[in-house]
Amino acid sequence: MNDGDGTLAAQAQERRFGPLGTALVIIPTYNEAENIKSIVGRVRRAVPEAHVLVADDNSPDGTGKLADELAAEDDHVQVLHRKGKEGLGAAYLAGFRWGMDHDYGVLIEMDADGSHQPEELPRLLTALKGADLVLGSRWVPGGRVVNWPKSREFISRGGSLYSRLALDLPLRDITGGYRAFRRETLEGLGLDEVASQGYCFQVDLARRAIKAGFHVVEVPITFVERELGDSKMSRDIMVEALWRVTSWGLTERMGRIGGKGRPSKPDGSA
Ligand SMILES: Nc1nc2c(ncn2[C@@H]2O[C@H](COP(=O)(O)OP(=O)(O)OP(=O)(O)O)[C@@H](O)[C@H]2O)c(=O)[nH]1
Ligand SMILES: [Mg+2]
Repeated sequence: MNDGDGTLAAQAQERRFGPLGTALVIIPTYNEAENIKSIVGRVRRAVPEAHVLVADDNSPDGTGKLADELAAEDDHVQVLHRKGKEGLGAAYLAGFRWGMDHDYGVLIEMDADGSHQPEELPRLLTALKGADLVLGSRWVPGGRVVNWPKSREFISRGGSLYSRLALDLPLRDITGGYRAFRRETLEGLGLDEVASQGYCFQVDLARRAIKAGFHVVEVPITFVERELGDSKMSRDIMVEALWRVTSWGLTERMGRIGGKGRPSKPDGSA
């Protein structure tokens, strides 16, 4: 585990963290018919006490209907049907709201395509006992990626490095989407102002958590490239991430110069 900052780690040791409460694993889906059954089954076996929420954006391939079938057989599985494709960020925000309205104590982000292995969930939850937010991390010692071409690894490592430097964040894997939040953490992030969608949604939440003073811990994971279905990654998602991270970084730097070092709020305002 590594939060990149010994002082924060020491402060966290002195802090008392409350009990975790029931966990909700939120799985956003768009055209994941080939993966949905397997991933939900793996989550249920790995953490039987947790609940699952599939947040489907009216997938044309019928993922939502398959999820309904799983939900009909298992009272630990729920489905949030959304109107149409609005991006990963919007699906997670809707899932978080649903989970908080239903009193879950822990909200977990997990892709449907098997890249985030449900069998690693118990380790994330154990780390969350002493943290506000746990990031599954490919880029801390012990973390790794399986079946990724070098080009993809280069882009991902570069995206995290750029975000780390531009936003001055003590984190290694800032774009990853395998995460466990305490509900109190989400309540403190100002989710109503989050507009980012793709990779930068993850960067946005991480930076908000650090700026709000939450204790963020990275746990090494093995990320496995999807075997079935198509990636929704696009050039637009990368461009969005680049311009948003750059503009947050510039706003923070200007705020620091204008405000004589006063840290800016997570929404980038002074
Ligand atoms: N509800 C919803 N889910 C989405 C949307 N876009 C992507 N997802 C889901 O978000 C998760 C991550 O998407 P992926 O396509 O795997 O993106 P990625 O992991 O960055 O790309 P690959 O490594 O190529 O798979 C998957 O479970 C997708 O089905 C969307 O617009 N709405
Ligand atoms: Mg994926």
